[in-house]
Amino acid sequence: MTEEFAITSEQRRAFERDGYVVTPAAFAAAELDAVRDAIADAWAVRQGERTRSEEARWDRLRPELPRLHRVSDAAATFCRSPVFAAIAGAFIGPDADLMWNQAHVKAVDEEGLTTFPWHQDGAYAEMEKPNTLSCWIALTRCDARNGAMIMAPGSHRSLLPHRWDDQLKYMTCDEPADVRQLEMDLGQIVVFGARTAHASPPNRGERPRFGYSLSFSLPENRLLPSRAPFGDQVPLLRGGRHIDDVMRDYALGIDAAQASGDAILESMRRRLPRQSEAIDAAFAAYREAVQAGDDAASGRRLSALFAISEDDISINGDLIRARTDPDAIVREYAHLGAEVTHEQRRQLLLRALELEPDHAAARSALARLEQR
Ligand SMILES: O=C(O)CCC(=O)C(=O)O
Repeated sequence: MTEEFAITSEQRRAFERDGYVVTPAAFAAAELDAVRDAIADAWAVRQGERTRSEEARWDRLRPELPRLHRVSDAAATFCRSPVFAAIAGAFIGPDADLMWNQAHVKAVDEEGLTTFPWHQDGAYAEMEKPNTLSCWIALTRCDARNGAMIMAPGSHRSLLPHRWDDQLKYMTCDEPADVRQLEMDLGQIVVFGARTAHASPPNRGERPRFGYSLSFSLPENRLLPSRAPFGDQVPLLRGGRHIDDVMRDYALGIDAAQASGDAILESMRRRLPRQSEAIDAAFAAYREAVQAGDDAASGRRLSALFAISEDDISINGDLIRARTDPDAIVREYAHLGAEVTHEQRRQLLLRALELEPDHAAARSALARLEQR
């Protein structure tokens, strides 16, 4: 791990000017191998899960594999890397959380379906506290041929209108006038803001292209307009200190970490009311490992504590909680295929109502569904 990784003032200026910056390679080969293996495993599991032809096609070609910190200690450890703490500290501030992590794999593709059309991540989810950013890490070398990211410098100053691209199954905006194709070596990171437009061409290379995207924000970030808590809210920095240090001091009963540690556990209990016992048990196991001075077990148990979350349902290849636009949910609901169960339909509408409790179309669709 590159302990000395730091953001320079020049990189900060580039980020402010262009809305993105590409860092030098930031990780040891073993870290990258471990996380790429975790993604390959998750991809294999996904391909075994869904056999319906339309979903299976996307799972094979361009799977999006979210929330890997819940299934892989290697991914969870990677998400808490000091590299991301340095990035979040420079661009967000002394307190920051991991909101979301998702692998983007592109299989070798003749048809052009592994294209990501132009979009801004902020068009999917508008946040109450706007200083969110994404770190996209190249887990294979990326260039124009195998689907490297293309960025639009300066596009981060406003949110562009988006529409649904039904062929690529993605929200998209018009291509900005000034765009730059990136070339990234293994372990380089492109750090970009929620409004920075980006895209990527299909993978015309010889082997799959692996990228891993991590989003960070201020703690307790919420969606607009509902103000529903968003994302996994895995702590990364508190008071400018890396979370592993804060939690270790908290587990050892050191006064300076008491307030931060209490607040983190309280926030988890509030957000995950059905998981209180699991949170207490996972923290007790973590404290035991810290007190025993077992660093390896402490790291794994901290990952396990922060992996606790409510279960989620996936429909049409995406988790219910990843959906953030009630109008889009209602449109999607109107076109669900026969394989989607009654309970999945109900959960989809409940998600729309969680986001916007008075959403008239979602309310009436739910009333009709419940009469069936
Ligand atoms: O992996 C890619 O090529 C695109 C990923 C992307 O659009 C994102 O991380 O927001």
